[in-house]
Parts: sequence; structure tokens; C-alpha cells
Amino acid sequence: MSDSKIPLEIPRGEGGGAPSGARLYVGLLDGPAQQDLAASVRTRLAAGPLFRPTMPKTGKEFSVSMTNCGPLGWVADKTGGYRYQATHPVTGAPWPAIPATVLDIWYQVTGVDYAPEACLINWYEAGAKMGLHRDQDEAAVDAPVVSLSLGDEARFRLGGPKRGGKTTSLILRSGDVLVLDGPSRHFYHGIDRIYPGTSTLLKAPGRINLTLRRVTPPA
Ligand code: MD3
Ligand code: FE
Repeated sequence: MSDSKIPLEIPRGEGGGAPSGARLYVGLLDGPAQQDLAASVRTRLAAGPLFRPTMPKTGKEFSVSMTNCGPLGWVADKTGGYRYQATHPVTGAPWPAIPATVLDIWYQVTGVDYAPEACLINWYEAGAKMGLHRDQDEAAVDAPVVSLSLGDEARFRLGGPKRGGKTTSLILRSGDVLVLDGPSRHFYHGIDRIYPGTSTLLKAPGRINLTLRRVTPPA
């Protein structure tokens, strides 16, 4: 049994606690489910190794390493910018499949009848973080986004539709599932830091985040 199949509704920082459409399923994945998912991620990493994206124009490296599974994967580099593509940027191979258990969670927590197309796998080492940004590279602007956390805890920050507004912070723990629906889908967000040593799930200190997205508009 999970801690909770009843999600915590996350209020928006801006707007006097109005609903954001973001909801957190605390501990949706129990210990064995987390172990199974970590093993599935390891097989995906063997088929499509982690790479370090670089910022468009500046070429500055992300501190987060990434890979993908699913028909489309998110990539970024100095010359090509942020985009989705069907193949790994280093090996040229198609991305491996999204694990069936991950697809089950997508349908369970979103209630939508279309599949996600991209599952971005983010790997955070001890000092890694992700600055405030919006997810804007998907033509499917109305589709929810689903995030699964494994390993060490992270401080997640959710802002509003404009940069510089109020933000709300929360801790994401191994087994938590965050759904960004409604207005929150377009809000600024980021990972301020991880807390190394707060989980024993993984073989090394660090955090894995899986982000599921629909990229092309569903029929
Ligand atoms: C809020 N990843 O890969 S996941 C990303 O933990 C990204 O690795 C973070 O932001 C991570 O783009 C956060 C949670 C998340 C994902 C998408 C969102 C939060 C979001 C889209 C809109 C608002
Ligand atoms: Fe994001």
C-alpha cells in the first residue's frame, strides 16, 4: 500500500493560495516499487547513456545529466537549442521504451486517455540543481506533466506564470509523484538543491527524476 493515493494540492505562491493545479502524491511508490523502478532505469541507462546537455548560445553545461525513454526525448545543445528528437544525441539510437509501470502511473494520476511521448530521466549528483524555468518545448500545451522522484530528497520550487513572482517550496522524496496540471503546467519551477544521504535506494548519493510529457497534441 502507498502512503497516500489522495494527493496534496499545492497552492500557488502568487494569488493568495488559489489552486495551482499541481498535486503531490506522497509516497505513491512503496519501497519495492521504487526498487523495481530503479532497476528499470538502470536498464534504460545501459541502452541510452546519460549525457550532459548544454545551453543554447552559451554552451554552458547543465549540472544535471540526462537521458530519455519513449518515442521522443528532450535534448539541448549549443547549436541546436532545446528540442525533442527520436534518437539519442550521442549514440544515434532510438530511445528505449517507457517502462510499463511508469505508463500505468501516468494514466492513474492524470486520468487522460492518451500516452505520454517523452520520459526525461534526470540524474542529480550531490551538487546538481536546476534553475527556475518553464517547460515550453511541447506543442501539447494542455497536457499534464508527471514527475516521479527516486533517491535523495530535493527542494523543489514552484513559482507562477511570470519570472520574479512569489514561489512555494516543497521537499520531493523518493516515491513521490508530482502532477502539474491546469495553470501550474506553465509555471516557473526548479530544483534548488538535493540532500545527499537522505535515501538508501540508489547505489550512489544522488537523485533520479523521471518527467513524463505529451509532446504532440493528442488527436
Ligand atoms: C512544474 N525537472 O526536467 S520535475 C525538467 O526534478 C524539470 O528534475 C525537475 O523541471 C526535476 O524540466 C522538476 C517536476 C516538474 C516537471 C515539470 C513541470 C515540475 C513542473 C512543469 C511545469 C511546472
Ligand atoms: Fe521543468
